[in-house]
Amino acid sequence: MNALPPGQRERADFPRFGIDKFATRFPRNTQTAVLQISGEVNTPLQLENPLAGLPRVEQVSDFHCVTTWSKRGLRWGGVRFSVFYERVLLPKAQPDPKATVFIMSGQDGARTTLMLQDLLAADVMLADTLDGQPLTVEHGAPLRLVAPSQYGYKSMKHLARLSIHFDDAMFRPSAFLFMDHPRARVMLEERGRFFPGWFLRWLYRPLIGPTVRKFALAMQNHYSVFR
Ligand SMILES: Nc1nc2c(c(=O)[nH]1)N[C@H]1C(S)=C(S)[C@@H](COP(=O)(O)O)O[C@H]1N2
Ligand SMILES: [Mo]
Repeated sequence: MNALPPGQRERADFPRFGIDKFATRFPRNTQTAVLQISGEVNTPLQLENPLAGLPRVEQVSDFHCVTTWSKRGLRWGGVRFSVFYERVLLPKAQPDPKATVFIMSGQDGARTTLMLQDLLAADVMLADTLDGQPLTVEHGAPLRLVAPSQYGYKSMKHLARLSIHFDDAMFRPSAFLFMDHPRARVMLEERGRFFPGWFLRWLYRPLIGPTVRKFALAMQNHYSVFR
């Protein structure tokens, strides 16, 4: 098996995870994917079932959270982002060719950015299944991005909007700006801005246990009340 990237450690399970405040925020709509495309485009779009009619693929890839846990061998199903881009986004929305910064938002209010060049990598997907089953709320229902070469925080769950811009001046990060590197390439250990990767390893690692517990408990509480 391939070695894990620098500073990462394998986990047996695949926990629901994220920045603390999103533990208690849940997607409203977990059934039908609705994706908005906005920003520097000719025609803003609101797409219901954005993957409908596009060629589907399955891909097995490892997932690397910036806090240093990794889950190997996840089998995602969906559509390659590059295919969605070529067949839907480009012809229908007609983005300005110079606008290459994509601000992504989730239904829970989470935000991050990706550069178009990273979104078009062959392993980036708009995923709606995991292990052959529709995505659960834990893992991003009804639609999420999967960008295996980036740290997990770029793999936006409950994906609701792609807003396309010339730069990241409009971007308001989910938490502190230092936590969101514009590229977040795992192999280069681009964990965040301003601080080196080795420092953020040390800062984040103690947070894994409490965060996993907080996200799991919030999930239990939410769905025992509303189900
Ligand atoms: N909408 C949304 N997307 C998100 C997050 C979040 O809290 N909300 N957390 C990010 C982080 S930090 C990680 S590691 C992964 C976790 O994915 P999982 O919950 O499916 O394990 O989702 C990322 N995408
Ligand atoms: Mo993460």
